[in-house]
Amino acid sequence: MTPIQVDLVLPCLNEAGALPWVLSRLPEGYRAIVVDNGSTDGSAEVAEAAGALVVHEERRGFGAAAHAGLLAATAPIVAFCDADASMDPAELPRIVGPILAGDADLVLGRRRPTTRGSWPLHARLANSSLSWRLRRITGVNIHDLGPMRAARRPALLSLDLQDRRSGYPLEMFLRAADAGWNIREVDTAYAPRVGRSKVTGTIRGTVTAIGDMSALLREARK
Ligand SMILES: Nc1nc2c(ncn2[C@@H]2O[C@H](COP(=O)(O)OP(=O)(O)O)[C@@H](O)[C@H]2O)c(=O)[nH]1
Ligand SMILES: [Mg+2]
Repeated sequence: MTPIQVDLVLPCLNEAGALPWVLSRLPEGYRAIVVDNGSTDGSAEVAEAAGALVVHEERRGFGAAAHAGLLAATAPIVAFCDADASMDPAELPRIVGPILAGDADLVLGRRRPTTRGSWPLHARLANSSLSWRLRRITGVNIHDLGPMRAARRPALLSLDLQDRRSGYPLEMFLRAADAGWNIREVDTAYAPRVGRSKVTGTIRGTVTAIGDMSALLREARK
């Protein structure tokens, strides 16, 4: 058996329809950590049946789930991905590659939509404007705050991330940039998700995400 080289954290809120495909796509040497946040659709059972390590996080929020996954991880490298089948874990070796090679400390998957329906227009526009601001603040040549990403586990832990909601991916990027990490982007395919969006596909999710991220950006500019 190949030793586990990468732990893949999959925050999960009612993704039973997507999990079987997502979990079937893990490369060899990768372990899935599904962090269930009180799903009511049997996601945890589906994940367990597919052989994933299931972690239960009581506190609601994307960041709470993502961070619980990071704390549960033991592999030298930790990757993150949505559990909604919008991104293919089979592409992870291209994200992890530059880290293994010592060419990057944090690699983000830049989402390239596979069809028109992959990415709602408002989310795409918000993301481009956010990326533009991030390039100005940090000098890092980023075009998408992509949710699929990877870094070394001890390094991620040292960032001491505090956000437990939608700002978590942004806080990770900002703290990494601040710490002088070498941050890179790699293109990844972005397909329409399976099931309903919890964040950018809903008005409430979008408003929460904008609020969480704006606070972090104000802090970063100080
Ligand atoms: N555990 C947990 N997972 C969440 C929460 N909100 C969203 N997710 C998961 O985080 C990932 C990203 O959410 P998603 O709905 O795909 O957001 P979008 O990509 O912006 O549409 C998915 O795997 C969701 O199931 C939450 O509050 N808790
Ligand atoms: Mg998604």
